[in-house]
Amino acid sequence: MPAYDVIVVGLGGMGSATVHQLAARGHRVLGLERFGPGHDRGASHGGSRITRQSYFEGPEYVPLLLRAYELWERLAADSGRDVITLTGGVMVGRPESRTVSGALRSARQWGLEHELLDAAELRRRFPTMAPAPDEVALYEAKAGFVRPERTVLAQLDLAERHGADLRFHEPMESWQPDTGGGVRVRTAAGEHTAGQLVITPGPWAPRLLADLGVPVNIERQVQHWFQPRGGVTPFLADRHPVYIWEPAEGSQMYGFPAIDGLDGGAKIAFFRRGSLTTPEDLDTTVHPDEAAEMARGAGGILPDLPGTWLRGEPCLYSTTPDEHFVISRHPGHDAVTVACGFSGHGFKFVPVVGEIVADLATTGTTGHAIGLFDPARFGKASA
Ligand code: PYC
Repeated sequence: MPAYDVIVVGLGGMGSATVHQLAARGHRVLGLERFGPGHDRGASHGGSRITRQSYFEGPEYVPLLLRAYELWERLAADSGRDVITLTGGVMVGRPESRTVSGALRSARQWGLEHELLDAAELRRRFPTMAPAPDEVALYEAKAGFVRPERTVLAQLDLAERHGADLRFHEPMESWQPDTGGGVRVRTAAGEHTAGQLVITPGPWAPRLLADLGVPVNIERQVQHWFQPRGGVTPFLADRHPVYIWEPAEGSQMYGFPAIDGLDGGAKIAFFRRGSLTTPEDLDTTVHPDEAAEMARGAGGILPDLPGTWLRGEPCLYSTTPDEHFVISRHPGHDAVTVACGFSGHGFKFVPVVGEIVADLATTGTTGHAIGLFDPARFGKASA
C-alpha cells in the first residue's frame, strides 16, 4: 500500500489550497515545496490580489467565484486570519472596452449587483480618479482584495492541523507511475509513494508538465508601490476601491487602496506587460525605467498616485495562449491531476481550485463546471 493517498507538488496558492482540502477530507497527504512556506518566487506574494465577481474574462468563471467567496469566508473563520477585504471595485474604460463590456456581460448574465457610473459620477465617488470624459465604470460592491501570503500560510496551517505531512525545501526531481497504479515521486530526500499525484507547479509548469502539451509562457510582471502626492489619506481602504483600468491606448492597469498603513503606499501594476523569463533566470531587480513607465501609466487615471516610488516586486505569471486556466486529470496519466496556467488572474479562485483539484484527485471528477480549463483545447498531450 502506498504511504500516502495523495502527494501534492508545489505549495503556493493552489497547492496549499489542495493540501488543505484533501487533509480536511481525511486523506493521507504529503505536500512538497521547493522553497519555504509563503515564498516570493511564484505568483502568491505581494500583499494583495484583486477579487471580483463581474468577470470580464468570461461569464463561465462566475459560478466558481461565487463558490470561492463562500470558501474565502470559511477560510477566514477557520484560520482566524484576515484573508479577504471587500472595498468595492471599479472596472474602468470606454463602454466597448473588454474590461467594461465583459464585466457587464457577466454581471447581467448572473444577476450580480453592480452599478454603471459615467465619468463624472466615478470622479464624484472616488475623487482620486480622473477618467476621460468618454470613460465609464462598472462598480461592484463585492469586489476587494485577498492577501496571498496570509492565505498560503492559513491553508498550510489548516492542512497540518488536519494531519498533512508538509515538507519544504524538498523539490520533486522526477515521478513515475507505480506498478499496480499510483505513483513514485523522487526527491533529494528519497522516494515517496502515493495513490495519486497532484502537480500545482506555478512557473515550473513548462519543466514539470512538458508532456501535457500546454504552451505556458512564464512572464515577469512587476508590482509597484507609490506614496501618493499629497498623502495617502484619500487612498485608504475605507474610501478607495480596487480598480482595473483599460486606457483607450496602452496596457490595462490594476491597483489597490493603501492597505499597509500611512507609510506603505498604494500598489499598482500593469496587468499584462511582462517579459518572458524562467523561474531560474528571474531578474529580481526593479529598474528605474520600469518605475518611470509605471508612474506615467498610473498618472493617466490617478494623477496623485505617482508621488514617490517606494518599491517594486516582480512576480511570475504562467500564461496560456487564451489566458484561461488548465485544471484536469492528466490526459495521459490516470493517477495525476494538474492545475496550472492561471495567467495572472487566478489567485481569487484559490480556495475553489483547491476544492476542484481535491475532487479530481480523489474521484476523477468534480461537480464544478471546468470544461473551459481542459488542456485538450491545445491539442493532444503525450502519455
Ligand atoms: O485578477 O483582478 C485580477 C488581476 C488584476 C491583475 C492581475 N490579476
